[in-house]
Amino acid sequence: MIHPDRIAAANDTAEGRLSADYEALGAHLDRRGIDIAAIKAKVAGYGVAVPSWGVGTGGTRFARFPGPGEPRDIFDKLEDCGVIHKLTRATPSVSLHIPWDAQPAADLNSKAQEVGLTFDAMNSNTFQDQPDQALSYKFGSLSHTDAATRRQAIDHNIACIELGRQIGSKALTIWIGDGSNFPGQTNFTRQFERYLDATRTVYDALPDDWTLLTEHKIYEPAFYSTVVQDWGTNLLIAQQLGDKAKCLVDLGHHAPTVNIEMIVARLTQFGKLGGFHFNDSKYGDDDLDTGSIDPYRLFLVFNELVEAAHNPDFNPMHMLDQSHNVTDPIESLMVSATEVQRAYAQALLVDRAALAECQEANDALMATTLLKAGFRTDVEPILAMARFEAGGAIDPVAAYRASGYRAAVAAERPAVSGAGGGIV
Ligand SMILES: [Mn+2]
Repeated sequence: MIHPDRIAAANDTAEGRLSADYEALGAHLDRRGIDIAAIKAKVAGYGVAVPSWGVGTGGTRFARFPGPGEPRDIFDKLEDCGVIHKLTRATPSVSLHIPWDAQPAADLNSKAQEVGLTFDAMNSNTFQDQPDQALSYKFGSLSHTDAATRRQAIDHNIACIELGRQIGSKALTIWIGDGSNFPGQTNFTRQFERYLDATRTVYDALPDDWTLLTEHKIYEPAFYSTVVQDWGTNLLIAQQLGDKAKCLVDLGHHAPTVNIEMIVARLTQFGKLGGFHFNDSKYGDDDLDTGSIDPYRLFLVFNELVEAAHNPDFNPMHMLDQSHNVTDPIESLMVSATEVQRAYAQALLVDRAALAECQEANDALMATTLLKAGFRTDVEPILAMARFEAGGAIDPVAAYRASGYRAAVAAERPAVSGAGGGIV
């Protein structure tokens, strides 16, 4: 792990500049009637979960190019996640993927405590076959035509809940690869009925204070039809199952031109927005770093979240879900966590009373200008000051590179091929 002295040393050189920038931004925001300290407090209280599978190098259908010092197991992954949180102070929890991360609860809890993390939503995996598995998911899992295969997928999800209970998780996320590759291969209605029936059995096993998050995705690995392909189907599932069932929105799981922020607003309006998988995309489910392609879209999503924040029952879960093929995953996840915080801070700057007035008066130009005023503001001094005051690094990537962490773990961790880097 990275010693606090190293972070302090890295901060020493940047502290003077940060203070000056923060003061200047504070004066600027004050003229706009915004209290910078209040924004900073909200940013400091914000956290996004890191996916355990994100700290291994990802890959494509064509190849995977492993990096040095890749985590060998969940304990190495938690170590890396601990570094991300230590430097950014923005990622207090980790989302596990089962069975990739399946280990005794006591061991998971003690490692998490050691590195200063908690556990976020559990993710079940019925989109690939495991070595010890009796029945194959080649033709589906929760929607499979064979009842015994469906039951196997149900039992796996219930086992995820059971492990999650023991490590303090409060949610199960289900994403399935079920679908079809050819027109006529499946009956859409019967397949969805089987899915609903199986998922209801999982729902019934959920503790009262848990949330079942179902994640839609337009295509892949099934290329003709996918059972849970869009937010409409996802909403139907959440409505059919009950109050504990909500929809998870993965930003990369939509067609390129879809208005995701409006989906967020719709699901919010009807109490069915359960959480996010943040990432970015150019063409499909590219799993690129959050905010790297379209930061304005990320901002517009957060604009809807800030708009809804007055409701005390509104508390969607926030997770990153991306694949790092050409970067050091720790660096990408640190930058992405701060990009999520940035969008949040920018959305907090929007003058909502003035925006509502413009909307009522049909002043389209001024309404969109008010939004842009939030997006255009460089809030980096707020993010950096929040990190600095919480013991994190003013510049997380610079501090990480100076620490030599990657080289140190590369010496301890021999190269492995299948580290469980995934795309879901
Ligand atoms: Mn996802």
